[in-house]
Amino acid sequence: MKVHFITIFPELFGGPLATGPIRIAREKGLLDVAVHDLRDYTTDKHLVVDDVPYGGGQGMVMKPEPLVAAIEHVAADGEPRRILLAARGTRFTQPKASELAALPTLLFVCGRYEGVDERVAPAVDEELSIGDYVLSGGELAALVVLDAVVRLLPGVLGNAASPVDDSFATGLLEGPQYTRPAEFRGARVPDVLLSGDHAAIARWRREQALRTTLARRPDVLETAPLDDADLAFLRSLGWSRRG
Ligand code: JDQ
Repeated sequence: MKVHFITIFPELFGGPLATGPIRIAREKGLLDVAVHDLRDYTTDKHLVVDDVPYGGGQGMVMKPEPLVAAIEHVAADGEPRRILLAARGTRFTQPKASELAALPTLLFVCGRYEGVDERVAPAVDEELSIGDYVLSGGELAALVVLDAVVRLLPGVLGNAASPVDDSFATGLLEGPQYTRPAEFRGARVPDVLLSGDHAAIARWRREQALRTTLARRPDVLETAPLDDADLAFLRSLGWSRRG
């Protein structure tokens, strides 16, 4: 997969792109990234990328000419899915991560200031938001999206850490996890995890995931794939669908 970023802060990408699974994916040749400095696409002496908003108001708006020039230049390489990060965008979710992970080329357009001129919108395919809070720009949101996508690329994670068991990939929140020691400040690891009974461990983990999801995100249970044993367990906790 080839991933492009357009930004006025290329230096912000150094650490995240050189760390963890993103770094591993790059080293394995599964991911190629290119960070493009928006100022390279300005044509004036002072490399101006922003201007005052028409109609007045506080702050600055990103000018359309450098952004659209950069998008058109980068899009000549591999017809990327062109994604503008925006607080008003559609919510980025795990199914969207799967959709993007299947594409050969992505382009993340990262705005700053109070956002981008509306005439940039026709030059992108979609606008994505990573959540209902206001960031200072699109860069961190784009890196969040890339992080979620790279985990899904075949060969990036070890086979033992298959993304199939991740929270949301199962449709449920994750239950509790434990490592050594078996007792920490008086809190014991549940006996079932030390039992060696793999069927009992799998069932216990599933029930803990159901319990956590019911307590924290009951809305998620309405659409999660649930079998008869799941439904019986949830009913024993007082849950019923659409209740
Ligand atoms: C930009 C800003 C005030 C925008 C400029 C570009 N999920 C999510 N939250 N915030 C963003 C995405 C986001 C994305 C791109 C951005 C915020 N800003 C700052 C400030 C109004 C609108």
